[in-house]
Amino acid sequence: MVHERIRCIMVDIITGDSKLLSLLDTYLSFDVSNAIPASEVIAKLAQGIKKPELIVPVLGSQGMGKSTLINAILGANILPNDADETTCVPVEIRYGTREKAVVYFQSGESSEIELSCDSLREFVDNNENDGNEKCVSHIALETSNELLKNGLVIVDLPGVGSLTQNNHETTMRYIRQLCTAIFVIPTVPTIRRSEEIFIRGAWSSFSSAIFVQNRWDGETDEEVNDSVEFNSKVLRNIAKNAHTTFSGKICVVNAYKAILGRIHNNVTECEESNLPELISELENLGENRIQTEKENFKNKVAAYIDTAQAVVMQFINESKMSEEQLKVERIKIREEFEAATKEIQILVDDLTECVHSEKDRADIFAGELARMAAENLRADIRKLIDSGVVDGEQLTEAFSDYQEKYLLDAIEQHYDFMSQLTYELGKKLEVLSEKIQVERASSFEAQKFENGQAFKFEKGLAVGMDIAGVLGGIGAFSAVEGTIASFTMLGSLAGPAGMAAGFLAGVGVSMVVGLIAHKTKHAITAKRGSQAKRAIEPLVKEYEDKIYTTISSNTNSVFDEMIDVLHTYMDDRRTYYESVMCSKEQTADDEYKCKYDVSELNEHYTYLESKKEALR
Ligand SMILES: Nc1nc2c(ncn2[C@@H]2O[C@H](COP(=O)(O)OP(=O)(O)OP(=O)(O)O)[C@@H](O)[C@H]2O)c(=O)[nH]1
Ligand SMILES: [Mg+2]
Repeated sequence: MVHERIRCIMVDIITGDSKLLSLLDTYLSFDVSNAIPASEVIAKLAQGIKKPELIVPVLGSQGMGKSTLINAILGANILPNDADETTCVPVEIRYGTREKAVVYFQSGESSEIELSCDSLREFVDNNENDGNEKCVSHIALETSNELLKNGLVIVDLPGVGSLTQNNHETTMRYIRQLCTAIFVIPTVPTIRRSEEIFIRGAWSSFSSAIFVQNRWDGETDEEVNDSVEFNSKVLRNIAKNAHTTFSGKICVVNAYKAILGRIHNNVTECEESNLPELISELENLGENRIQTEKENFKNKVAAYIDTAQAVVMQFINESKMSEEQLKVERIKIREEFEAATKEIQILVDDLTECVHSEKDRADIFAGELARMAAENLRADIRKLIDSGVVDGEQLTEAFSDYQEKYLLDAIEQHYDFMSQLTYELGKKLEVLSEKIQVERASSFEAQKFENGQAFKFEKGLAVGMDIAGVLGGIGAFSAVEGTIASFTMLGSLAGPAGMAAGFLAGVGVSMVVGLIAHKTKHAITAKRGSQAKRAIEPLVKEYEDKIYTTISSNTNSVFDEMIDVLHTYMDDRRTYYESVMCSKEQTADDEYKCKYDVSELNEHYTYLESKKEALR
């Protein structure tokens, strides 16, 4: 492929420039106390560009036709699909020259199985692996499909809001760190309220999304057009509320027709299914990803060069000073950094306190929401009992419906609450972020520190990865924006709140189904009105408790993670100050002295500058 070759030239030039890499390693080693050599990070990034992976999960309610759609995309009947709950573990499908399927277990063990629908069924199909009782972590398939050649990994997942809580949670965990997704939405009936809430939550954690309406054979053109119109309106509305953009496009695909077309090698049937449109969207996604990775590589190398040049410049300046002047200068830098740290500490303390109090407020609000939902449920059901409905199926069904209604109300209100809170915290965060940027621009020492944070992040330190996880989506697109990671970390603190809401929306949807399933099993069988009223009390209580614990435990963990990010940042600043600026001062003195070969320093500066120019 031509563009594949072009895309590697710039990367090859950089990774093959041993002088550049050694200059970066040398100069950066003076400053970034605990980072791995720049050359190693660059090599890792280069590898990522040559073999990039873009993980695209397929999301949607249970039975929406996700597995069928993926089979159509692959042009092969590989994934088990069935009318009742089927997919119960994530199945990743990537490119490979040898067809294979490997089952990975939560224990860390793995075993290769035959790549066929029948052998996959044993682990993938909920009927044979109920609620994933076989403890599979995921399944990795490799197949030689052209579409997957540029690193696209399509993932089949259990339905959102599936009957089995465990299957639902598997999906929510899986999508936490991804940046894009395919949402499969229904034609008839159109997007339901619970789906709307899920999409609203999940969408804000993705930087892009493709919407596919799976068209069933019996559906008429008119039905399809009407539902596309309605669904688009719903999506536009969600996008507006979730502060994201909707391209306005819904891709209508008839997966069944596409599969038949592919099996029969019938081009017309294939075209009519509209599958080619979806495939071309997926190809674009892969290409965009490579472009973004390339930009990121360029930005990262440029940031390394910037820091190295700043070090060279510092040496050049220092070489012009007397030892006495040098000492004064060092003290000044130290004092500046210390003073800025104090100022930032005040902002961070304020923010931390704010997060703590919001955490308390959110907890109280969760209690109120739960109480309100329970009260409404109780009132409605009592009204029904008073009107003469006392026991049996009718009461049980109404009980389930009311539970769903008020739970969805609670989730929606919680979502709005979190959105508002995200906005307010975001404003405070901006002040902090600006302060850090101003400091970085004006102080050499601060620049070294902030870049150090970024390089540390690249190193994939546990904490860096945790933060990436917290922010959601950062794992892919946002991590490669070329911004200094510490800004990204702090600057995106707004992320977790949005994520939490999204996560909760999913949890809520599953709770609805869980509660309904549970209640259907335990029909209310009291014979008299007063008995029936008493009989529902423990159920109403359980309902209230469940809403409260789910919302508050999820929200708490998000706030705790935010606080952690802030603490880690300040801890790093202090460590930097103590270990790099104070204790290493003596050795640095000696090292600086042997670096003062001005003509060599000038030559290095010019060389670095020429490389930066070449990157543009
Ligand atoms: N008639 C018709 N049936 C379809 C179509 N797409 C899917 N189905 C059927 O719908 C049922 C559910 O499809 P799946 O692909 O298993 O749905 P899913 O979203 O993967 O379901 P889970 O894995 O349980 O969440 C299966 O019985 C499919 O055969 C279609 O385009 N037309
Ligand atoms: Mg499925």
